Amino acid sequence: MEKDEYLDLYHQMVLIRLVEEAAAQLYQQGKIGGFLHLYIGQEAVSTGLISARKPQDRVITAYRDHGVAINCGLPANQVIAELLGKATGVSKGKGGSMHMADVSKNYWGGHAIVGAHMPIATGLALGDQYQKNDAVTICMFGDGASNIGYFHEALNLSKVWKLPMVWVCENNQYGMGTAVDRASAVSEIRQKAEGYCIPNECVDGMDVLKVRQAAEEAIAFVRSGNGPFFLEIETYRFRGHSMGDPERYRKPEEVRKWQENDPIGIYHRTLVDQGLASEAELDHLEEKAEAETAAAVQFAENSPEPEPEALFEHIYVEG
Ligand SMILES: Cc1ncc(C[n+]2csc(CCOP(=O)(O)OP(=O)(O)O)c2C)c(N)n1
Ligand SMILES: [Mg+2]
Repeated sequence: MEKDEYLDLYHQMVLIRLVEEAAAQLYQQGKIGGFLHLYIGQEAVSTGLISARKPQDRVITAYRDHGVAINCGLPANQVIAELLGKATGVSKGKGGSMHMADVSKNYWGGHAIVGAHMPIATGLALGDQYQKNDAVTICMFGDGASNIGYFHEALNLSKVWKLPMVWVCENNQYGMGTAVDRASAVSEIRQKAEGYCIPNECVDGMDVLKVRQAAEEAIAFVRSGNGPFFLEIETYRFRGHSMGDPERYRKPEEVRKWQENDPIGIYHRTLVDQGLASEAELDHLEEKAEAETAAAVQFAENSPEPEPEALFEHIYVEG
């Protein structure tokens, strides 16, 4: 990677962290309706993963989707405006936190129903295979989703049809308040891919460079016509499942232990220790991300609400 690319990964991770912290604040001020699932702690996963894709590769995820949107190149302005339900938002203020999508950036959302986007991902990949497009579909989902029927149907068909897709399980150790071991018969989720003969790998999700490397290899493998690949990425969410989670299901010591492994801190040290960036350069990127976040909040607050007529727009595709 060129130096610029190393720095860009750092900038993206810091920007996601700050946008999420701003979102938490806006939620507490009563400016965001519905649920809000933050990506804090998991930034290295989507940043490493999506940095390895080509523009024609599709990305689809569940509802913990703000960071993924930023990695796909959606401006922070539009992400925060969507959270506030403003007309300038990614989904024109009608999707909210869980339904951000921008097909022009090959970002296919943002889906609220656990596991339900997995057959959609399979369909995207089938379409690409049928049309002989040189595109790989990257489908992200949580550990909890691997207990859902859709997961098994989608994985099975992806292997039967040798579809060009990378399945990415973000194993953040919990599905809402349920620890993996309490809900899944196997605690290594990649074993479920094994059951469908899908090649797989487990990756340290707190290290953005390890995620990137694994993603590059997985995407190249799939692009060469070998059928699907499955990545299980070990990570942790530092905040509650959504806002207002009393977190009775895990001990503060456990959270602290993972927080000592903060993916941004780890990457910061790697960049400095390996002489890839100076402290001053990283300070500058942090300041840049802070200014972008503040400007995005202001942009969103000053943006208009959707007009009532917008209720009837963008529901169906014009025939
Ligand atoms: C089909 C369905 N069942 C239940 C829910 C409620 N629900 C929302 S998030 C969630 C947990 C999912 O956990 P996981 O897939 O690990 O994702 P994470 O929240 O950890 O990112 C559940 C059960 C839902 N949205 N959809
Ligand atoms: Mg989970």
